[in-house]
Amino acid sequence: MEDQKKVMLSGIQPSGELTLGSYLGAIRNWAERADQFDCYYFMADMHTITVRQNPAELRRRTVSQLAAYIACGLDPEKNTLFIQSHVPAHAQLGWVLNCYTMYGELTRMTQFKAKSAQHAENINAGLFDYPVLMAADILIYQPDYVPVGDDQKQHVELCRDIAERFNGIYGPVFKVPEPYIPKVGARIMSLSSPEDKMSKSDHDPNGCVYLLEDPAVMAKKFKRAVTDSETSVRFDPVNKPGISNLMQIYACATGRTYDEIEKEFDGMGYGAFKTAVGDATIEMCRPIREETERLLKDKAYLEQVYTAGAEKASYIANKTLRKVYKKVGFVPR
Ligand code: ATP
Ligand code: LTN
Repeated sequence: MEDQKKVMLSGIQPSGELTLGSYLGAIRNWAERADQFDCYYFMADMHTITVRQNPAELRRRTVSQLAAYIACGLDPEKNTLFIQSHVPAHAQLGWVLNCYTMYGELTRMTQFKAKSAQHAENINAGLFDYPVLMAADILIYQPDYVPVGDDQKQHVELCRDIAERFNGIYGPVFKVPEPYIPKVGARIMSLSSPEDKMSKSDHDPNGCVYLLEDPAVMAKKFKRAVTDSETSVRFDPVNKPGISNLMQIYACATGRTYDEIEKEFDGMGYGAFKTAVGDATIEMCRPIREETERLLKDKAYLEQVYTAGAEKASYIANKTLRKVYKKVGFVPR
């Protein structure tokens, strides 16, 4: 029965084009689990303004991200797909949770440290407070699981701490969710500097593969991928980060194990391996790109999806918000 299904929730900031990392670390996992769970996926537009955005671009990317979600296999009939800023309860709960989150906890967040170094001229309060809004995004839907890549684990753990602290004072208001991190694909590294995570805000365009990118450009990036001075295709992330990263991508794209991949490319050079990884990735992304392009031609449909999504999400979110307001002592309206 619908009511007994476990709940899954996640979001991605439309702060740039979706990357192969966000697909393999997060979205693919969402789509694979869509039938087993009651799912909520959103475009985290409110999070993106912690860094300066071009408003027209942000609007375009938010809708394009929705089209990509659907193209990746998230059926809007089975999943609640919405835009974060359309559900004001996230920000409302965020304020309350601010008062149950410690300054010291937020200073320990590695993403805050990295982003404040990256944007030294604009270390705004929102950037610092980002994980609290993320905790509100999550807790307001009472999910069991939050499917994210490895880099977001610390934020989900903070969210659990905030939920436990709140529950400790007021009784069991929030479900305490688990991060849901894939075994392979949780941390895709940059193709040009394989010791760094592949990221859409990477300054080196060759390091990051975009999900909807032109296949010729994608192929070129894989051909240029940084490897090492050996010749054997072998999984060893410490000594061979570039090759191990390519193996991870190939494993995700083909479903093969590392052992199988080592055997397949035994005695062949890196050139053939890089081409094979590029080809497999291009084939994995092709249907997603084509479907996204098709969906983007139907703006009315996309608008209908995000409107219905916001309505359903608001209903659930407001229920939790009312409970929280009551617990902390606000007078009901
Ligand atoms: P930014 O560069 O703006 O920080 P990003 O490229 O790191 O963005 P996000 O939008 O922060 O990507 O991430 C979206 C989702 O994809 C999150 O769940 C995140 O954990 C996951 N993810 C992002 N990059 C990777 C990666 N390289 N490998 C695996 N998962 C990733
Ligand atoms: N912080 C995440 C995006 C995000 C999110 C969330 C993920 C915002 N709210 C709630 C899971 C659940 C990121 O940068 N990838």
